[in-house]
Amino acid sequence: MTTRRSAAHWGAFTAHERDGKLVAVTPFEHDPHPTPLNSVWPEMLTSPMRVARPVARKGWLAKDGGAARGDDEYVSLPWDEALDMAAGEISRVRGQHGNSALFAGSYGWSSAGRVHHARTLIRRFYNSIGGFTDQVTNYSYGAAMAFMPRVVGVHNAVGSSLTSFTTIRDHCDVMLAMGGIPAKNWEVNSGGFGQHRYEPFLDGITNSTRVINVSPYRGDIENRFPSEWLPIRPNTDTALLLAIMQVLIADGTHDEAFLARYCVGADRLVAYLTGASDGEVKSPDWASPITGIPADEIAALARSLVGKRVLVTANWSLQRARHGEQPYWAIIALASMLGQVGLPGGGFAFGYGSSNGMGNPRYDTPLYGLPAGKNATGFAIPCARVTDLLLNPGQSFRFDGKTYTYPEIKLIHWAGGNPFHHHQDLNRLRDGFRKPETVIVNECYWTATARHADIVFPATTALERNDIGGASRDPYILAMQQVLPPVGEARNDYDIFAALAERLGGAEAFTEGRTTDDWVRFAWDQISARLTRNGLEPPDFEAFWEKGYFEMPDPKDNYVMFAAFRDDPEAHRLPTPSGRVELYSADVEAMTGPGVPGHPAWLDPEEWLGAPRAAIYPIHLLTPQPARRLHGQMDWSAHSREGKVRGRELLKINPADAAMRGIEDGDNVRLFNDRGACFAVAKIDDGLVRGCALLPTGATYDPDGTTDRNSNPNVLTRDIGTSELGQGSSAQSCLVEVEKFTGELPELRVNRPPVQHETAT
Ligand SMILES: Nc1nc2c(c(=O)[nH]1)N[C@H]1C(S)=C(S)[C@@H](COP(=O)(O)OP(=O)(O)OC[C@H]3O[C@@H](n4cnc5c(=O)[nH]c(N)nc54)[C@H](O)[C@@H]3O)O[C@H]1N2
Ligand SMILES: Nc1nc2c(c(=O)[nH]1)N[C@H]1C(S)=C(S)[C@@H](COP(=O)(O)OP(=O)(O)OC[C@H]3O[C@@H](n4cnc5c(=O)[nH]c(N)nc54)[C@H](O)[C@@H]3O)O[C@H]1N2
Ligand SMILES: [Mo]
Repeated sequence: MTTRRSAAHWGAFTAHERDGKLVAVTPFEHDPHPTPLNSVWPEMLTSPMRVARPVARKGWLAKDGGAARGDDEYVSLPWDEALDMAAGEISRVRGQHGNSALFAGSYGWSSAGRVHHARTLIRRFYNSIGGFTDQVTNYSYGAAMAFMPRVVGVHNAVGSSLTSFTTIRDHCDVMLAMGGIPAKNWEVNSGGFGQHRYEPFLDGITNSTRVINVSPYRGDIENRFPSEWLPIRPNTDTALLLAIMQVLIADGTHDEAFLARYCVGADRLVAYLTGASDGEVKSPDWASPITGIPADEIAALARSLVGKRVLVTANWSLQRARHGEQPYWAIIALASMLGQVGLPGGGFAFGYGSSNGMGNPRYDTPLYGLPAGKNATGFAIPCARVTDLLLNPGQSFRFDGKTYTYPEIKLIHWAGGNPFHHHQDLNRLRDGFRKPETVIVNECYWTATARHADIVFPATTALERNDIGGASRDPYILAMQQVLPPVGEARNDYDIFAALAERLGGAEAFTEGRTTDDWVRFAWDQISARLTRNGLEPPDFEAFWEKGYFEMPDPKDNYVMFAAFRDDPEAHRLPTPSGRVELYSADVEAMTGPGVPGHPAWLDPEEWLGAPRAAIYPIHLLTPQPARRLHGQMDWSAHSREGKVRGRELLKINPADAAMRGIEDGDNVRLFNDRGACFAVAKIDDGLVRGCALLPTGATYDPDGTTDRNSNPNVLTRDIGTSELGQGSSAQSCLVEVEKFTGELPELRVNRPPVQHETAT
């Protein structure tokens, strides 16, 4: 038995190999709470769902114009022929239509390990041959990325450096957690990491702090941790927060001195809260029918915050909704009205519920990935506007205060992402994917995206190559040691792109003369230099590789966001136009879209329980992250399948909503709206608010017309930007109807690879 160390986005592990087979995976010895997600590897490394060889789509070889994409058979090709074909297409499109007709933003999580990060490598490759149409921002918090810098000057208040756990434990009286702090999301962190820290985080906080889970779903904080549940209708948090502020203003218990010294625009917000600006008082009576929370509970909650150390938080899903900026802005405003910003364990923060390590001390663990290089086209779309780009060439769109025009895309190339997992309104995306002349995908598995490609290159997984993994909020830099030779004919993305670059004149720029193992050593040199600059004594590469990890010293920090600003707002002005927290922002007013005011406001989320559309589609469907996998990855594994019934995901639904529809626990159900339909199995759960149901993402899209034979909620979600400012994903604004399904569930086709022929004839 030989052991090697490796890591996934869900944690580090040791792989045990015998006679060329991966026989077991055991957790990293320093992980206090390892995840069962790593159990997938022995099964999935050599699964029949791996893409084994380079292939081309039959219809594409016969020049069908793309109509059968997603519904076709494949022909195996020798590597050189497949590379020649792909390079030929890239070269032809580049020559005929220019580099911006090449779309290769390739949004997606790829694998852990920074040297072989597929999404970086594909962008580096296209930059080496003259550029391409790229994607910017992310699906996780796209609305916040554009919006936070305008009102608090930085966007890392949503991603990286949050007020540390220790200061919450030691100082916070009340944590108002919008969307809770779900345990499942702490299973993962991009890049790989050594320690799952959910247990100590919640244990520590809930023992000393009143934690309120404000959410449509009670399970957003597990009931083994003492907390209160305040059920709320989805997408209505802004109304609740406004009403809390209105009570503070009416009672005169808001912190006027804080607002005057640290904020601008409080007067405009106050005029809105009191109704002076629009004739409507944002009182608890006003918010109650919107949120579904009794008015006296809202008033009591507001009064219970006064004089306390309060931390108002939200997870990322709140802003993945139409007008997703508003709940975040309202949280910033409430924390300011309570005078809490910059105090230990107080203020606001976003993302404690959203991935592992949030609230950890600031390790600032150095990592190194290859530079992506510079894009000569200079053009990128906000990532969630992908279908608009494909369907609407020549159309203009607004983003982050500017106007742009979509180019016409002739070739798509994806590596390390799964748009047929991640995008909203998949049937519309399918129309978009059928337009270009050629679609190329590098994949390890036969995902729905690979099945929509004309050329598929089989890519190695992290276990088939050497790499270095880690995450800045985790103390471990991880050696990722190749466990097995590449499975089938798989090649590293790096080698695929190097071969394409060779054919297209970008080889030198892409490789800089290095092999992947040269890059791994180079990466360690860069990491090691940074460690040395920080006063540490890193081992040489051999010693690091032999030991398998480097552990950062504990910084013992008690980081508090905006503490320096609170200390001295003149010396530490925020990088906003006013230098302060903007409760009114002329930029946001001008950039968000027509009719949107420049302060936090209740804006109709369009698809929610108070919408006219709810008369036809009365269930608000939430589509959170799945507990038993990362997104669509490893959906075929036993661990993922064990969470399903009859091969379908569970739809959590409130008992009254189920009873009205004659649905019993364990029944097959069909979810539908005017965009599509899919299947699930009902799981009756009294921890959901009335009118709200929950279906996790990640089941592999298996289209039959606009119906998904499987349980992918993205056939139902709406494909519209959060607003013109951030153009993020608004997946959480979605209305559906649910019915008991008495017919026979359709057979799933995506659980076996597509038909592959040896030759085209
Ligand atoms: N309805 C709804 N939709 C959502 C969300 C939601 O809340 N609701 N959340 C959104 C969010 S926040 C996100 S981040 C996205 C996630 O969307 P994605 O990041 O696109 O999802 P993944 O399934 O992680 O896709 C990564 C793909 O890369 C492949 N891969 C892994 N390693 C390699 C490699 O080394 N080389 C190559 N070539 N391929 C590799 C994997 O097999 C997998 O298919 O989903 C979004 N979609
Ligand atoms: N196991 C696992 N963990 C993951 C991932 C995964 O795929 N699997 N994906 C990772 C990624 S890429 C990301 S971006 C993060 C995402 O992290 P988040 O965005 O924080 O997580 P979600 O699971 O989408 O949503 C969490 C909860 O928010 C609640 N919620 C939804 N809408 C509303 C609302 O309008 N108001 C309120 N108050 N609550 C609401 C829902 O009840 C839901 O259960 O998770 C990461 N963690
Ligand atoms: Mo995400």
